[in-house]
Amino acid sequence: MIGDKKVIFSGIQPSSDSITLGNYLGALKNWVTLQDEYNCIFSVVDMHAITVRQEAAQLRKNTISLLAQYLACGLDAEKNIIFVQSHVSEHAELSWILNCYTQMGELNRMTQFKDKSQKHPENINAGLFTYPVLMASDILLYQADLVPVGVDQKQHLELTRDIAHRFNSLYGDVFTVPEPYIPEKNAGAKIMSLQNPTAKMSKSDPNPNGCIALLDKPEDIIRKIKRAVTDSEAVVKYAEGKDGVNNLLTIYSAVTNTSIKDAEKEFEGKGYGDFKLKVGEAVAEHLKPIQEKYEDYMKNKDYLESVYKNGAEAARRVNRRTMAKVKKKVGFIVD
Ligand code: AQP
Repeated sequence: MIGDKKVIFSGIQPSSDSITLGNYLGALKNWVTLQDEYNCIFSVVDMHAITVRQEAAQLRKNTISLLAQYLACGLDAEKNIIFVQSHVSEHAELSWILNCYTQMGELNRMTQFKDKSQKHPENINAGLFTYPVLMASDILLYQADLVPVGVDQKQHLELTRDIAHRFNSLYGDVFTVPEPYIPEKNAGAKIMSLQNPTAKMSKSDPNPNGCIALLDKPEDIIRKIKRAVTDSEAVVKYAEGKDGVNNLLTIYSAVTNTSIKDAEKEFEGKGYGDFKLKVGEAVAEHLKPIQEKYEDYMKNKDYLESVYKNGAEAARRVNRRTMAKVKKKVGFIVD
């Protein structure tokens, strides 16, 4: 790690063959702006992904694909530590230890657990329940100062802070207590499903029309946005009760780098048909160069392998001291 730059940790699950526009606008796009100013550690968090049943061969493909998506979006493997979570076994080790410092009641309150249990009633496994402890381990293992998460992950970060405080109050200053990183302007906003704009856009949405994938073809992006649920008012403005329009305005402003106010002005007097077409085209245009770079990276599997191998080594180098300290504090014989 370089100098006294602050440390940032974040990750995305390879739970689909493409991340969504939500993952991109809420997370990845902002990470790219951080890589010069901070010591950034970005992981493809495959261990989180198996809290929901995955097909093994597909998970391997998705993991490589997500790594290529990270790079295509502009993450630089020279500037950041980029690795696959399951390659660095300390994540699982610390997670076990921190499980013993986390209360059932705390985990019971997590809304993501409630949501995902409802979505997968046939597989409410213990991993899904303790997912936030693994996330806490990911962050605390690297003494991260800041965690750039979308609004949807704030509750988990709060729990991470509580666990760190608890551990520190027992054993002294072992962990840096991380802060949420709040991006400027409306970056990091929560992107909602196009078909149900009160629910967040998710990779695992069973309705393909609700979600735009980073790797969707331009014609599919435009078609999905044309079909997005709006309202009957036919006025393009950001207002309470206009969830669908608000979502499209948020998307438009993020991909064109304009403010919501300017976007409202641009569409004054225009109908939803025109508005949606413009949003669709703007998204497709924004994603085009990313998709091209993605194809190039995917053709170079050797390079991708070198990125994740070097990344795992670098991650281990950084987490070694913390892991040894934790083991010593809890009473393990450190070899
Ligand atoms: N809709 C969203 N809007 C803004 N940010 C979002 N993020 C996810 N969805 C949105 C941000 O993406 C990062 C990584 O998410 P993840 O893949 O680790 O887990 P997730 O939040 O569970 O994402 P998905 O797409 O909903 O995945 P599935 O369907 O597999 O559960 C986080 O920083 C998150 O804030």
